Amino acid sequence: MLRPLLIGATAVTALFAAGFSAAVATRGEPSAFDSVNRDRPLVALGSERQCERYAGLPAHWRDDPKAGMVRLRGGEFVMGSRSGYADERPAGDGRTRVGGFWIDQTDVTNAQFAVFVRATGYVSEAHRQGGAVVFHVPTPEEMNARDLAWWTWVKGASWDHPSGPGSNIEGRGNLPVTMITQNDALAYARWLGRDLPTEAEWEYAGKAGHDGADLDAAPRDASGKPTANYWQGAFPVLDSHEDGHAGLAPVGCYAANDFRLYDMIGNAWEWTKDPYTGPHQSHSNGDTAAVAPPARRHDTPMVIKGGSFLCSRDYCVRYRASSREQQEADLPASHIGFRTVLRDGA
Ligand SMILES: [Ca+2]
Repeated sequence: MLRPLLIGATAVTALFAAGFSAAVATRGEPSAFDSVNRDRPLVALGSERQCERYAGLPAHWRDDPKAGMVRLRGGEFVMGSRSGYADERPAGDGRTRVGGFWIDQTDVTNAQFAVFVRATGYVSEAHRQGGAVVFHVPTPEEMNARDLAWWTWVKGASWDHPSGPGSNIEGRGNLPVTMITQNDALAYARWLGRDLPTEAEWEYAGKAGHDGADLDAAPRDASGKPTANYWQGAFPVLDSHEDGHAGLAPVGCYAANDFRLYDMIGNAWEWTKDPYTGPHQSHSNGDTAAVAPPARRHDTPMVIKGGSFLCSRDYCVRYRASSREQQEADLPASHIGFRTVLRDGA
């Protein structure tokens, strides 16, 4: 299941390198990757060398209202998976139609969010709440002392102070912005006249014309090399960073999917605009909410997609386009970011 997908991604990269457009057809259907993209200055990432050099702002950003985005034609796909967790099983036959839309090629970066904050004076919810939930590799003593020892509510942590007041994002402009609530993400999106993807739009983009991977298929290429930033080793105490990164990676260190979208799997979870309700699933996790201040109101859980640098074979096997997790809308955490969409006719 995984191997044909990866061969497809390699083929598309080769086509782009040769100056052709991507025209991947699945089951005789034209690709949703619109031919309009061939004339656009797409973000060219996909390797360690390229992501490390990236400043975090796509070319023509703020001059071109669609800079750093690709357009996907609308279409029908099967949402969910029968080869993942129970919570991602399709509702009914799963056939789901989405309209055409533009979507960011990468997660929104610290550099992009910083421009938004400078332009608008926006104060993030983590700043207003006085902290955020931050991951760290726990010691054995911490593991013995409490559940979920890898999560801590860190006072003063925020998107621009990722480890608390003494830290900053200098030299981290190319990382996904994190410790962002759903409202923060929506505020950024609306500043650009955009929106957050629905879960269906996100998954349509994430599957990129394929069925999606099985539960036991980690994101690796034909030679076994990791193709996304996730967790190799024993979670949460040993991150072997076989994929080259412990913790968050810059955006675009790994090959794009067949729609030229980077990091749809792994690195940071991504907000959608959809509440985590309905027949598609029923499960609760609430890991990060467990360490938030007890007086805190518990807000509506929303769907997040794509998995993060913390997804591992032995803990949270959610490095698939169909996988999903819930997160309280107003809880900022260090493993969640977002990307934006612009719908046709919006
Ligand atoms: Ca990793």
